[in-house]
Amino acid sequence: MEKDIKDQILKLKKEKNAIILAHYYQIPEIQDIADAVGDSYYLSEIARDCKESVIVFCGVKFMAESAKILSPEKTVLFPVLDAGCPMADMANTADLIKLKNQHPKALTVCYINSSTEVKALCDVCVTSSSALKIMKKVDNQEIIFLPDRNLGGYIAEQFPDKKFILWEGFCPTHEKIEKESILKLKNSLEDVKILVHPECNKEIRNIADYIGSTSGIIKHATESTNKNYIIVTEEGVLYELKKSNPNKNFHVIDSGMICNNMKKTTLEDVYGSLLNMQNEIILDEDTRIKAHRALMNMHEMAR
Ligand code: CIZ
Ligand code: SF4
Repeated sequence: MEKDIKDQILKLKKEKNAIILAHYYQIPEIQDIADAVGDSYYLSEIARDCKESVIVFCGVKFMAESAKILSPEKTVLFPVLDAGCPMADMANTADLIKLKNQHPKALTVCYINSSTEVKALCDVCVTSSSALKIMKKVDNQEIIFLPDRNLGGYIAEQFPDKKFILWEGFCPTHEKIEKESILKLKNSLEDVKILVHPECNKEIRNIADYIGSTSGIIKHATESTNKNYIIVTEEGVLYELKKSNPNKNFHVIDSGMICNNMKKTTLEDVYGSLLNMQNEIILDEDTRIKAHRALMNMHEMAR
């Protein structure tokens, strides 16, 4: 049955001239049928440059919207319309406008985990894999960063001479992790490294051997020689980690780290949206053009 639906999707993909993009946090079956799997920076580059006329985006809404912002001429299908990002939902345009008015000299930087409307009010967008490189090129002394106070706090620590005004958003999946459960797991293992996503809070970042994005964590684990790794990010990354490193052990804390929204997309959803060309991302053109500037600045500055 699973093979049947996979074959049907691959057939439809050819017929419709479509490309399937999937984030590392998606379920393995979705990663398996994707033409490209990666973090949101990598996927945004593919969405910008691909030749196909249809993009099926398996991830959460801000990622599919970013694809549409970058490639307005392409049809972007988003198989599960209510797969949102609770962190992105924590930022709103009315409060952002107020904050910008209070700090007129500040550069406004948004994490890609934000709505198109929020991006439209920002100067530059960053991802967890590109943030430090981009911030090195910024001259402004004052920075408004939103919505993630944890990624923002992590960046601020690397630029102590700048003043950061941080929004109070966070990722529920990364925020709830407790230091004690990581240390307990560490004590039960030998030759172990703790790899942490910057969406975790400072207490967790402080016990990390490495801090980075999903692609950074995968690269670091692949290049390291340790036997055991505690992975402190959404567990979808384990699929790629284990595939690329069959002789290493990857551990997550007992309670797990799952983003329910990232797990919503099934093969049936992808099939249905391609078959009927439904769940298309449509954006207001004025807002898209403004948001496009923030994403283009990201690509330009991350080079
Ligand atoms: O940038 C992304 O794709 C996200 C949301 C996480 C990561 O580190 O890859
Ligand atoms: Fe949003 Fe967190 Fe899920 Fe990423 S893991 S999509 S930041 S809720």
